[in-house]
Amino acid sequence: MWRIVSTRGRREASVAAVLGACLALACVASGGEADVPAGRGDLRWFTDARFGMFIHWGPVSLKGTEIGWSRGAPVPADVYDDLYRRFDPACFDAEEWVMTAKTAGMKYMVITAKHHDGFCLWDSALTDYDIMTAPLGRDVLAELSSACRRQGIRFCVYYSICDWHHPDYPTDSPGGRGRKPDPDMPAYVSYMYGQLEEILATYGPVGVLWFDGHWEEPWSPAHGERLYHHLKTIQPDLIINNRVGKRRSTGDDAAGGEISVPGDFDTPEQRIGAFNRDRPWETCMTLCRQWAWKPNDEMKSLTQCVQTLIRAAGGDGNLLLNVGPMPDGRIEPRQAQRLAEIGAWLGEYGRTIYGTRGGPFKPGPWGASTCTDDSIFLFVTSWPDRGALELPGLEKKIIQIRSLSGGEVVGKQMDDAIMLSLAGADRDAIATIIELNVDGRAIEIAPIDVPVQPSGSLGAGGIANASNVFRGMAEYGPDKAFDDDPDTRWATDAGTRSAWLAIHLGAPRAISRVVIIEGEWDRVRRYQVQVSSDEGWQTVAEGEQLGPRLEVSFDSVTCRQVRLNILQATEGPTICEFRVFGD
Ligand code: FHN
Repeated sequence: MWRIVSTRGRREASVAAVLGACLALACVASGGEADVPAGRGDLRWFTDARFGMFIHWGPVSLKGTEIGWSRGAPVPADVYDDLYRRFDPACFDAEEWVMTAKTAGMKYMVITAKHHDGFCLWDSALTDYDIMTAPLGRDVLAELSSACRRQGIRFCVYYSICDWHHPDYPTDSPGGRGRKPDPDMPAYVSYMYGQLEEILATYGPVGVLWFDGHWEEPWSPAHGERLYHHLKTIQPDLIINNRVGKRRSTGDDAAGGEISVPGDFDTPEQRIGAFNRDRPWETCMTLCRQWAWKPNDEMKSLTQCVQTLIRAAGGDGNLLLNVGPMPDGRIEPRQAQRLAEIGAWLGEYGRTIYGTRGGPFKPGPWGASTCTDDSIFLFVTSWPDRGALELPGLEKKIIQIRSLSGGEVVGKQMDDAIMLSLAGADRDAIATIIELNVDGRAIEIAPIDVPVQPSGSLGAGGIANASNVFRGMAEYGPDKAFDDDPDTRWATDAGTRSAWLAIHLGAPRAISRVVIIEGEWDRVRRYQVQVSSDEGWQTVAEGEQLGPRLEVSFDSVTCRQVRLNILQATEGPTICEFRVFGD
């Protein structure tokens, strides 16, 4: 249900009249042709897909340490290099991996065919350090590419330029800090070309060639330029990321400013890329903390996963979410379950993500938005503590507003603002999705920055203090809990089990309510809200778990300082916002 009050022409549109206008418009709404830059391969399927599966796998899963990086330390290189001799993942089932990706709503899959450790997951004619000489003795790329084709998702390949195992590649483990005794870079480049050619010839067409390991000195922008154009002659619609050169994010270039071939899309890692409609980009992120399999690794919540996808799509980018399969070849059941939960969300709201463009309202603490045709989809992840959500005005008229995630939205469009209200009980914990239909193509609306809406907290901008700060980093300082931005947070060192966070209000103030936003971190197990008094700290509220957002009221008390005293936490506590309100 919905109601719209338009004061643009000082008239109130009735439901019937608006509905009639909307139906009339619907039959003429033009298709939402996402303007995809021409000449960069077939990017349309990529930008429409929005969501893919990243897989980091190899014999190192037997150790549960990080692929590539653990070779040499903590796993001795000779031990690491011998792991393949006992790599026999009896449960490996390509069809099952692909089904898991599809169930998650993922439209493409990127597998580490060769990571920095040099081990090849396909039957390479150029080396015996490959899966065919392992007890498994099956061609993983062959089985995966076939399963992808059978089940209708794009097969893509990750290939590491640096190779700490190959004798001709100059650097060695640990982490590229070693040096090979007798390297031959031209010979290694020839080896690389041969392997990439056999991958494209044997398992192609490949959707994306996802290069990595590009940062080391032996690989130059000129190498990248030549390789990019060589591969495009073999498969013209192949999409190649920016790491074929020396880039990771827009604008990165080699040290010394040598211009690097940009590739077809940018690759921000473990963070959400900036809003950018001019150049495709894809955030790659781990579902857990490690790229490769790690027993009992910390796994992201459903809310964190979906909100990351929403923020990526809202920025006009993709999300490549990574799993590290187990040594027996299975994707860990709890990870598969998380992926299925994401898929269930996409099953309900996929049309707000797939085939959309980011914006027009740019992502921010409030949430994000996507658009297609005459629809704008708002994903509200943070409502004001009081009153309506205020967004900047739109250059097009809104002809319908409705919540896709439940409840009745009350919307008010003015020339310079849109006010949206929805009862608290109807707000969705992951994201409240509101569809605005406008009188025209939404993609034509210039992107809009959404300013942080002041919460009215008496602590905003005050003098903050804390008992501990993560590695002393300002990025995680106590002030981050008082900046009205739930995307920033105060954090503490790993292993911290108790801590306090305090704000100095300046002059004595009467307070009676606090809002504590812990988001998805869920680490606090016992807390007190305390105020300063002549007798020291006085507890005005206390409890156990905070939950994502806790609002606590208490009898009005006048004080100069307020603090959150965390008595018990499962891991280093971290608080996104600690807001303090008067009567
Ligand atoms: O070193 C690799 C790392 O292991 C992982 O493969 C990520 C995925 O993008 N890329 C490199 C780190 O930037």
